Amino acid sequence: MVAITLIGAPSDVGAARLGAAMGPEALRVARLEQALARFGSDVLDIGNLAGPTNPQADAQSGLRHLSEAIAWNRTVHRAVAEQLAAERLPVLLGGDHQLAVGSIAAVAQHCRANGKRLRVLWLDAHADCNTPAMSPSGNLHGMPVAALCGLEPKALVAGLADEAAPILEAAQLCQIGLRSVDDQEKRMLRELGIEAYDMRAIDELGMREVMTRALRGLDTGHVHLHVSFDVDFLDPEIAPGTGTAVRGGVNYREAQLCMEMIADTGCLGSLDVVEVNPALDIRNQTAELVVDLVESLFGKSTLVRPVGDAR
Ligand code: B3U
Ligand code: MN
Ligand code: MN
Repeated sequence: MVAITLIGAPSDVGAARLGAAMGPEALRVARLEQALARFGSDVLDIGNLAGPTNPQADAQSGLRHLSEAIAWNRTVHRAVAEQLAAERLPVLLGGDHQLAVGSIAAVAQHCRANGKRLRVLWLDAHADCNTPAMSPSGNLHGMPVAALCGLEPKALVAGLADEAAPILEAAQLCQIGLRSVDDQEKRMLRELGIEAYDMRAIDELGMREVMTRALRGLDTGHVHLHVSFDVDFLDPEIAPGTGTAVRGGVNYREAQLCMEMIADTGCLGSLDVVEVNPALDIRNQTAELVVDLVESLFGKSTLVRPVGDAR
């Protein structure tokens, strides 16, 4: 059993709409800590980090709220690094998805220092791979993958990593659930060579095969698996509480299987839960669903199955 730390990061400075800053509270109301207590040797909620509020400014040079996002990411980076150093599994409660820059920068450093191989699963309707020059909105939650892979906005990663090398190699990243990707982003994904499974792949192959492919190679050596879970991965019919919902997403059964197959690897080392927006939700159902899925991610199963049972 691992020790788990919940870290609230109430930021919506990178999002199109206000409200994701209330995500950590919505997840607490849905009793995330209590649900995880069954799977962690101890679960500690360190409360919310402090950071700037949303100034609701216009984009400047293709970016909205860059200085606020930098401040959030530095704070998140420090908090996640501290928990990893204490051998605890950090669960970042966002907040919007640009926070994954700080979180993954800390995880990547930790892996390098400890001789672990890092693999990142990006569960999302979007590729989040825009640069400021390409972005249709200037919103930073559409750019964390670009920043992590060494592209603009480079200011977002300044001071978080060795500036000569990108935080993430494209080969370490796998995206699942895509269904809203801007034209230039499509080209960028192809250029970077990011492994990506869109909803068509899930339709055609089924979630089981997609996850089998996405999780390939995790059984060899010391792998740290980081899951960056944008709740708009899920279909808006079951998860309406998010800022950029896109129809045709992952359904309940597919989402459960995805989480269970990740749990079976035994490699989960850190997690972001981002873009829960209770202002857009109905009776906190999105946060409640996320808690249900996170339980599966940490090993809740209906039956006791033999280890290695792939069914
Ligand atoms: N690709 C669009 C929309 C978007 C990306 N991520 C989210 N929305 N959540 C953009 O604005 O970059
Ligand atoms: Mn996202
Ligand atoms: Mn998204």
